[in-house]
Amino acid sequence: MKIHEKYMSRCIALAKNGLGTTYPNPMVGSVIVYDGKIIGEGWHKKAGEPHAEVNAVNSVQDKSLLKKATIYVSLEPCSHFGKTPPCCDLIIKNKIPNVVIGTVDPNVKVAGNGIKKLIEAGIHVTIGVLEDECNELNRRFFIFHQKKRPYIILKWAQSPDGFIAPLEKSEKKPVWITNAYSRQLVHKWRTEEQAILVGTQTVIEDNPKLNARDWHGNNPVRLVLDQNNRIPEENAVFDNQIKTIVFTKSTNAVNKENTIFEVIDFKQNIATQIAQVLFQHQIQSVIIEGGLQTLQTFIDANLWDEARIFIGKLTFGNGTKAPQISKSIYEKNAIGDDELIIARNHD
Ligand code: AOF
Ligand code: ZN
Repeated sequence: MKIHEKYMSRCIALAKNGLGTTYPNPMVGSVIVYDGKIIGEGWHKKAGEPHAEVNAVNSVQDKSLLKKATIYVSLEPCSHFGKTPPCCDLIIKNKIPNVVIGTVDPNVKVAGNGIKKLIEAGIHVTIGVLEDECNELNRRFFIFHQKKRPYIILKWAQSPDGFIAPLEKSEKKPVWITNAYSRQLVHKWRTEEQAILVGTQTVIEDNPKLNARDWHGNNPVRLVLDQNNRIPEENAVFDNQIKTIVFTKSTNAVNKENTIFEVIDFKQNIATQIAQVLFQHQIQSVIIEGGLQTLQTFIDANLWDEARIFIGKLTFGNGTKAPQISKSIYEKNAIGDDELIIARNHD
């Protein structure tokens, strides 16, 4: 492996420590190398806290070596005053002569200005090392800034014969298609995304908590559709434990703590409207866990980036048909005796 790639892959590995905790900021990792050795490392942990480069510089014991070192960063160092000061200024102040960057920051506040500032200061800048991997790392952040909408993940479970529910539900209880490993994996996924969305029917019938109780990490913001304010007040989504955003036709008179009502026009394309509202709320990613109608709405609007489909063991013979997508398979995996298929919707 080439030298630059070796250190950049370390940056990516460090960055991944921030998965689920950096929103609305990207995951960024940085290493500082002198004389063929890593002398400092850092990653961005949380919005408002120091950026990766700051943590990397702070971790270097002998700061005099910085003048002869190379700093690797998975994302272009920032040039703006946000919640923290510009990383470019830190690099310039410490006279680090070489900067190696994975990919350019799509945030309009930076977008090449960081690179420009470094070059103008006489620093040798290398751009695009493991660029694809760095873009993949922050695919949510890139979609958010480039398309002005969150990264959208569809998730459902289906029977091997293609149904998401049997014809008759017994005692109105949800029928579990997947095994315990898959269910835990779903909770892990919930900690990785900023929001989780389900439709009215799912909320009323299943009364789901929509939290990540089977994994450690942050709970996503709960998003529910409730056109006619039919969700009862005692429903779990109104337990005040986690922020909930309700998409409705008209604002509910009842004021609920930790709940925001967003009025949308249900006669228009609701997927587009939800995506717009979520952009305004700075929500960078959403996992849509059903039901069928909600998933179908986003599929019909071609407003999705990833579909994660579990195929369980139980055949139903008849029932509610699972959604159909015509995209190529990105990944196939076995989760215990369940099958997991991941498709990507690149256009
Ligand atoms: C970097 N290194 O580790 C990160 C960067 O509000 P602030 O100050 O935290 O700035 C957030 C923006 O800075 C974010 O939108 C992105 O453009 C960039 N993130 N930049 O040099 C980092 N996390
Ligand atoms: Zn920065």
